[in-house]
Amino acid sequence: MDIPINHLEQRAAVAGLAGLPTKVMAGERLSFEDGVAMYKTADVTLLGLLANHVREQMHGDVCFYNVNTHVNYTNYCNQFCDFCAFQRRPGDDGAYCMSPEQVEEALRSANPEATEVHMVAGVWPALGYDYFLDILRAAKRGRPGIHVKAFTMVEIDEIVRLAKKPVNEVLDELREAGLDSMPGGGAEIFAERVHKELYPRKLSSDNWVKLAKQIHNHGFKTNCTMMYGMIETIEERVDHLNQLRDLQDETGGFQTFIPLAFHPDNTKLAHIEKPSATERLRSIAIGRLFLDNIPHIKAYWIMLGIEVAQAALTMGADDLDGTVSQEKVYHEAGAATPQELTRADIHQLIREAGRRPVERNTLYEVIADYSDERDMFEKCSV
Ligand code: V47
Repeated sequence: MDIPINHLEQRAAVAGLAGLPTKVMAGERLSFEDGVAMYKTADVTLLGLLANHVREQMHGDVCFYNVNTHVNYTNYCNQFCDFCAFQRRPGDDGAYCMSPEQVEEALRSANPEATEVHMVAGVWPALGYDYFLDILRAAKRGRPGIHVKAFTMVEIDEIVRLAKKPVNEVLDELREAGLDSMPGGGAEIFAERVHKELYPRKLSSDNWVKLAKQIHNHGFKTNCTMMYGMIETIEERVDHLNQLRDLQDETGGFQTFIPLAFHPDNTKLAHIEKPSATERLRSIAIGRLFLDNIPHIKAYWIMLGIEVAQAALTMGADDLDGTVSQEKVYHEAGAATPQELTRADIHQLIREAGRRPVERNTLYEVIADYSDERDMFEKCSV
């Protein structure tokens, strides 16, 4: 970074972040107290500047994206989380559950260029263990060779319970049926207080961490998330990040961190205001600075909004997620973003942010580097 460190430290002192630039430039691990100070400071652009420095050291000016599609196979759910607008009981207006044949068809008719399907849904024990093996096989029949990134820890926990078999055996059977990796999600905020108040039926945080560890040790990569903007305190957010960082030190199994801004529409928490653009950018920057051992920070445009996601590419994020299509969890909760972006839309967003578009697969292997290309279908004219 060109700005002299003493200039940054002067600015940091005013912002209540004294010593932070020096630590970041030296690649030192940030403390719990640093995390709290970063959430409290008014100088979000300083956080962005520092996070951008780290991001450029790790990934240069590359911005990753992938071509993917979503299948939310059912909205039946017995967890009744207060933050969720997606859940239904059978018979409710809009309730649905896809058969394996419908999952197969969804994959068959998905974007022919998609390399990944992201499959998450509600928790409904009556579906039975075989249903989950069947929908994995159906996905691979519908699109042979596609990477199936499916089931949050909460769903895996339920699948293991239904299988009545040891976790490792179930993981082998899921892999055999077509499971390739797992998404983030389901972690929400680990704090016991928030868990009890907003999602008391959900897998406990300790068990979330324990299961993620087993899954990583079994050779699966996963992502991780933090949902913020409900009733959690700053300290509870930092504790959440700390737990993810500790687990990553042990297993190295997380590929990407995705901060998920709470979307209140159509939920029991509709009275809460959704996090502002500044708070959404702050979460990206803090994610990059605090989680020094997680390779990627994802600006999930569906939930950040396209403009904020684009700004996030210069404040710590190196990944835009994908073209996406058929996403329901956020759209039910009021996300105003489109259902899908084309490859050309994504290239334009990335280039406008001064980054180089690189298409990746789910495991961050490069599929195509579009750095030097200006494809003629793009809207931006040069
Ligand atoms: O598990 C649900 C969260 C998750 C709301 O791994 C909400 O690449 C905010 O896991 N407001 C599902 N958040 C989404 C998810 C995800 C998304 C993008 C990429 C990846 C990845 C994973 O969304 C749920 C829950 O934690 N969620 N409702 C809401 N109203």
